[in-house]
Parts: sequence; structure tokens; C-alpha cells
Amino acid sequence: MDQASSKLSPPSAPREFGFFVNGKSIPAGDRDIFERASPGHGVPVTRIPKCTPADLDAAVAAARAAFDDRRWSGLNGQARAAVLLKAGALIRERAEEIAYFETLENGKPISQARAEVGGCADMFEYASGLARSLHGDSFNNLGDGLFGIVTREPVGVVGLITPWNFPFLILCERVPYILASGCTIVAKPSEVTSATTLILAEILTEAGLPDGCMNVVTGSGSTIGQGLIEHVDVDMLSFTGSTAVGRRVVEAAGRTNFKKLGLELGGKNPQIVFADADLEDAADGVAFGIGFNTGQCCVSGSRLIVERSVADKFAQMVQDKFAKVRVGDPLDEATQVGAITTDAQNTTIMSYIEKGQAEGARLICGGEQLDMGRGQYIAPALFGDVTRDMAIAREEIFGPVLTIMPFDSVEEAIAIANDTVYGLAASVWTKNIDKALTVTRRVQAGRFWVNTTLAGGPELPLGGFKQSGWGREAGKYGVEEYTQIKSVHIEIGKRTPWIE
Ligand code: TXE
Repeated sequence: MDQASSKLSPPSAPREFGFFVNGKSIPAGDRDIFERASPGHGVPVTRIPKCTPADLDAAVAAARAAFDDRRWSGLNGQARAAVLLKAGALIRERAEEIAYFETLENGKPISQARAEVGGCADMFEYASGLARSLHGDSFNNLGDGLFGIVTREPVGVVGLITPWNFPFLILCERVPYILASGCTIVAKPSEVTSATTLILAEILTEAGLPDGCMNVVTGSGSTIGQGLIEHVDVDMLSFTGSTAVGRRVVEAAGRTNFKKLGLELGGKNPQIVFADADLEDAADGVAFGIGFNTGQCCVSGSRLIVERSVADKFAQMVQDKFAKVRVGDPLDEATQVGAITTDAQNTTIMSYIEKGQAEGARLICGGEQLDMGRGQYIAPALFGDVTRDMAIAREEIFGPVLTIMPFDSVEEAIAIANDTVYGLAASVWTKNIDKALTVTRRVQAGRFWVNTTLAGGPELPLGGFKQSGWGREAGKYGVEEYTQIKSVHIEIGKRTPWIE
């Protein structure tokens, strides 16, 4: 890669990766290989082993042994924090390499990938403090004969299944918090974006994480993923992905060992724009909310709900923004919207664009496949005349497709916003504090933005209401998710006898 130019090139040959168990990278050997082609260029960029069920068992056994002998959970918070801080520093050192492979496998713009990697280092730095400050509670009000302590203990071996839309960011919204709690990990990245998870495993070993605490198995969801969710030696499973697979995770936990679950699933997130908003800001934010990561975010603002009096004007403003957005080669620093990550996702998005028109919605702009000579690109699409019953208004498309629905009152805006099975995120744009607070309180969503969108940081938890998931990641809540609570009752002095 030529780092001096403003446009990097894809590699001349794909990089070979091993999977990672017990502190070591294990080469593919005679295992099958998954060769990943970059969605922006169509050239092979990585070669990843397809692990076997025996590899999965070995990874879980390594994580189990590392947890059970307390080589990590038995360290004090200062020692765990030191490893996490060092990992943050190493991520910063290898930031360019991580961003490059993130862009190659995912198709996101390199400038965005770089910013995400910086955010990931920050996650480790923040979580290092939590390794030291995690604490329980005490009860000194139980009478002179009893003292109560509530301790937090790490849950144990955590299975971590991640998707392809933010392979490194979603990983780093979880790994440092899981490690801060004292748990050990078996991660299963998406088969199309495994490279940066494998790089993180190397970094953690170099940072001093004891062997066996971070293991990575690569392969398909239906074999390795399914094996992980059913594994009886896994105590907790954190899954981020589709609602359909989320359901399988719940079923598998019920059928096997009732492992604790964290689920971050789909979204159909509203962007509510009132006539009194700064419309210029709102138009920019709405375009960003659906264009960022080609709309392949669980928190993409895919439903624009706009006050009727400004609806036409605002649609034109968003259309003007879409016309200026730079869609193109993910390795070009100027690109704002890159390639669609998988062929399957490209087909899904295009079929929704057809379906929307067949259902009677009006395609105002975009929605066409862009010919960049190679790779797969879609111009951000804007749909008007959308009704609440249409598939494009109800189902997660996971692409750059924005629907517009007008409203006449605060109540109607809230009703439309909540008319979904999901509850992941929402934004409101208004300069009126009463409207902002009423909507914030009444719209069901785990993340809420007022006069902004997609903002965040390691302090603030992530997760959804309704069918968007269970539990929270990141922030102090993120560490607490990976703990069990134990109530300790301590008798003081001589026991009052039960039998005299
Ligand atoms: O997700 P999957 P896909 C949504 C989005 C997208 C759709 C399909 O709407 O169009 O899901 O994407 C692993 N047991 N989101 O098919 O299949 C899989 O290998 C255990 C929303 O890529 O859910 C990968 O590691 N694991 C979303 C992970 O699950 C299994 C992010 C996610 O893949 C498995 C991604 C199984 N049986 C997609 N089958 C978000 N909320 O951010 C697959 N996997």
C-alpha cells in the first residue's frame, strides 16, 4: 500500500491469516480457505481458514481453562488495566494497517475506517479505567448481627459473534469491556470480514493478555457460529447481527445451557424533523444518517418523519445533499460513501428499491447501481409517498434507502416513530425544548439523538428496546453486563440458635 498518496491501492496478493487459539495464530494447514474479494474492487484481499468443529472445541477449551485457573480474572484491576491500555496504544500504532484491511474487506471509505480505528483505541483506554473501578455494593443497615456485601464476578467464557458492517468497531465496543470484567473470549467474526478481529487477537497477546483469554475461530455462521451458540462450555453469548439469527441464539441458549445473552439486532430508526428545526443542519444530518457506511448500520436513520408544512422543501434539501455526496472507491480519501459489502446485501437493497416502487412509493432520486468499472455501488435513494404499511417503511433494508413520511402533530410523529417492531435508535431535530424532550421520552429507542445523529463514545451504552435486542454494551453498563452478582451475607457475633 502506498501511504503517501491520497488513494491507496488494493494489495497485489491476498494476505493469509491463521485463526487464533491459546495465544497463537494457527495456519489453515489442510483446512478449507475462504478467499475474500474486496467489494470495492473485486480483487482477492484476504484468505481466511474455515475452522472445523474440533477447532471450535479447542478454542472454547482454551478459554475455559484460562477462565477457570484465574490467570486473568485473578489479576487485580491495575494489571488488567495495564494490558488494555497497552492494547489501545498498539491499536494506534497499527491503525493504518487495521483501517486498510477494514476498508478492503468491508468496502467502507478509508477515512471513515481510520476514524473508527481511533475510536476503538479510545474504547480500550476508557475500559481500562473500568477494570479498576468495577465494584459491588455493601449493606450496613441489616442490624447489628448481619452485614451484606454484593460482589460482581465475571460471567466466565464469553462467545462473541460479530457482523460485517463494523467488523472492528463492533468488536471493540465489546472486547475491552468483556476483558475488563475478567471474562475470557471466543470470538467468531463474520466470514467476510475476519481480518481485523485476527489482528486484534495478535495485538492483545503482544499487550500481555495471558494465552487463552482471547481466541478467534473463523468460518461460517451455520457451522462455527451455530456451534458456538450451542456450546455448553460457553457461559455468555454476545451476538450482533440479524434479528432472524438472534432468534436462533435465544432458541439455542434455551435448548442447551441457558447461557446469558446480549443481543444487538436490527433497527428501522426514525429521524423526526420539526418545521422549527435548523433545516440546513437537519438535512445534512439526515443525509449522513442514511449515507454513512452505505446505510449498513443497525442505527442508520432510515425513516424520515417530517412535519408536513416543510416536507416538500426538506425533501428537496435532502435530495440536494444526496446529489453532492461522493460515492466511490473506498481507498480514495475523498470518498464518503463506499461499496456495498456483500453481493447478497447488494441484491437485498436493489430488491427493496424495486419493491418500494411496486408498492406505489415514488422514487425521488437515486437507487440505481453505479458503474465504477468494478465493485458494487448504489446511489443513495429517497422515496416519497410512503405509507406505514409498505415493506420499505417497515423492514430493515440495511442500505442507502430513505423513506419520507409527513406528520401534522407531535403525537402523530411519535406514533409513526414507534410503529415498528424495532427500537434501536432515533433522532429528533427541533429548536423547541418541549418537543425535543417529549419526543425523547416517548419514542422507544436505546439510543437517542437530539439535533444530531450517530454520535457516540465509549462512555455511552448501546443497545435496543423491543426486537432490537437485549442488554447493553459499552460504558460502565457494558462491563456490568459481563458480570454476575453475588449477595454475601455475613453474620456478626454469636448466632441466635435455631435449636436450643
Ligand atoms: O447477518 P447474520 P447477515 C441485518 C441486516 C442484513 C441482515 C443479514 O438487515 O441485511 O442482517 O445480514 C453469524 N448461528 N444485520 O446475513 O447472518 C454470521 O456468521 C450463529 C444487522 O450478514 O445475522 C455473522 O458472524 N451465528 C446487523 C453474524 O452471525 C450465525 C449487522 C451476523 O450475520 C448464524 C449485520 C447461526 N446460525 C446484519 N448464522 C446489526 N444489527 O448491526 C449467521 N451467523
